[in-house]
Formats: sequence, structure tokens, C-alpha cells
Amino acid sequence: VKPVKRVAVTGAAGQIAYSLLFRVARGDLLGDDQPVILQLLELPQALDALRGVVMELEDCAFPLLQSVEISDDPRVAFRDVDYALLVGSRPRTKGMERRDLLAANAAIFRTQGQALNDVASRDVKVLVVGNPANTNALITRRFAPELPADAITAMIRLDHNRAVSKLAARCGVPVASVNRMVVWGNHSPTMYPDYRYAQIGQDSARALLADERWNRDVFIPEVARRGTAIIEARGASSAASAANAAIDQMRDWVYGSAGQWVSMSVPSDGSYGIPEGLMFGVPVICRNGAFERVTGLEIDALSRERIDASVRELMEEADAVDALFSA
Ligand code: NAX
Repeated sequence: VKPVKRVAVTGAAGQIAYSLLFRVARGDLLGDDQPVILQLLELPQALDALRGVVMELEDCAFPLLQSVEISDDPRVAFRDVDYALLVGSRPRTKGMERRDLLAANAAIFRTQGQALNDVASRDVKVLVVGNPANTNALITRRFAPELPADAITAMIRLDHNRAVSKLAARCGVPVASVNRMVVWGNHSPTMYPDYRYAQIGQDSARALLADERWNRDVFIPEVARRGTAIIEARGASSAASAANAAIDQMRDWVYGSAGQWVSMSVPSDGSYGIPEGLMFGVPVICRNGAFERVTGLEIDALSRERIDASVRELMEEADAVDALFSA
């Protein structure tokens, strides 16, 4: 039997976690031969609800689930963890200004970054899901200077999966035949789903689909607005699909993406005109427990415009964060 791995999940009483925890416990993240301990973090007022979720986890009798620990203290929840899925964050409430939202999350991710820095495994992999995910990840990194620069990523995989699914449907092919999809930028409406390099089997998607209007008027806006469409239809935001994307992104990072391109928000290395260090969705290939950025792609005028819009938005947030912590 493999030595047990510790997986932290924050926001563990929330709706994404309600799907995520059960899938991690049954082996969807780390494989069906990998025992896990779940270390769950919640706010004090949600611990009672979380106890109910733990009861349900127990009632599944998952063979791989060795134990479940709960806490409202990140220094307890993150102790020795190998993987951390940071799902909980402060949602925007009515009348709340963007600035206040950023400040509330800055406080959360500062504390969590410091705790990861101090008590997590030195090989920890951290995936930030809670919004604003890219900037929350930037803050986490800032306060976890002793972890490797590439230890923290933010989730753009849900947008990537949405883009793959939409392109496959348009071309009438199974999703598994689509490779080299890219989603650039922020997990926000400025994101840029880009299938210029996508392949359908051996063929170029672009050659199969020379319809630039569909790209501009349907594909890009509908992928970017998909989250809103789900809220309108379901009366609640994406949960199972978000949990699924978190598992996809972390599992590929851990076990490799088998040569496939996947989109991850990672610290920019300065290429593609994205300022170095900014947490930005880019194409990567995962192997040997690490991600390698896909380099050398051509950026045409539309791509430049879209990437720059995300850069602007994320730079504004990064500047606001700087101002908060230097004040
Ligand atoms: P819920 O409101 O259902 O759950 C969030 C949970 O986090 C709550 O139980 C809350 O008590 C807890 N929480 C808040 N602050 C905490 C803290 N400091 N420490 C520990 N727990 C804390 O939200 P849910 O639908 O599960 O979504 C969670 C987050 O994912 C939200 O920020 C949401 O915007 C974000 N999403 C990000 C996506 C992405 O692609 N990056 C897509 C899905 C989702 O919208």
C-alpha cells in the first residue's frame, strides 16, 4: 500500500466541496490505490454543517479514506498537507464594492498563504478555486515565499473544459478527440478561449471550422458567459463541474497530462507580453509532477486584444493588493 497523502480542502461545507470531497475520497484525484486523509477548513459558523458532511463521508465507507479532520484554523488544516484545494472565499454580497471584496479576500489568502508556508509539506501543490481566483493565488504566493514559485496555481480548467466541450459539439466529434485548446487570462469575462491551435484528431480545428464569425460571436462570448448561464438556469453557480475541473487540473498536475495541452493559471514567465509573475491562464503540458509552459505561439491581433484585456484587469487587482499590503 502507498503511504497516505493529505489533502486539504477549504470552504468544505460549501456547494463545490459537496461534490469535490466525495470524489477525492473515492480516488478520482489521486487514483484508486492511494489512501487519503482529508483535512477540511471552514469558518467557525459553518463547522456544524461540515460535521454533517463528514457524517455522509463516513456513510460512504470509502476504502481509501483513512480519516477526516476538520478545523477553523488554517495552521491545523494545512499541517503536512501534500495537496491543498482552496475553494472557500468571501463571495460578493449586495452593495459590496469590488475594492471591499478584494480586501476581504486579501485577508483570507494572506493568512492561508502564511499557514501553507509554515506548516504544509515542502512539496505541496496548491490549487486556488475561490474567486477572484487568479488574484487570490497571487496573494497566497506572496505570503508563502518559502514554497517553490510554481507550487501555487489558480483554476482556469472549468473554462478550458467548457471550451473543449463547445468546440467538440460544434464539430460533431467526441470531446476526447480535441487537443491543444487554450484558455488565456483571468477566470472572469475577460478570459480568452482560443482554438487557433486546436486539433480534432489529426486535423486542425481552424481548417475544419473556417468560420471566424462563430469564433467571435458565439464561441468566445458563450464560453465566457457560461457561468452566468448556469446561474440563470440552476439558480446557483456551477458546483459539480467546478469540482470536476479542480480534480482535472490537480490530477494532471500530479500525474501528467499525457502530452495534452491543458490550461492552468500559473505565474507568468514574461512571455506573450504577460507581465512576469502575474497569475495568468496559459497552455501547459504536465509531466513528472510539474507543468511546462507551451511557448512560441503566435499572438495575432484579436489574441493580443483579448490577452491585454485580462492583463489590464489582473494588473489593476495586483496594484490594489500592493496598495493594501503597503499601506
Ligand atoms: P459556497 O458559498 O457554497 O461555499 C463556500 C464555502 O467557503 C462556505 O461554506 C464558506 O463558509 C467557506 N469559507 C468562506 N471563507 C472561508 C475561509 N476563510 N476559510 C474557510 N472556508 C471559508 O461557494 P461555492 O459554490 O462552493 O464556490 C466556492 C468558490 O469557488 C467561490 O469563490 C466561487 O466564486 C468559486 N468558483 C470558482 C471557479 C473557477 O473556475 N475558478 C468556478 C466555480 C466557482 O464559481
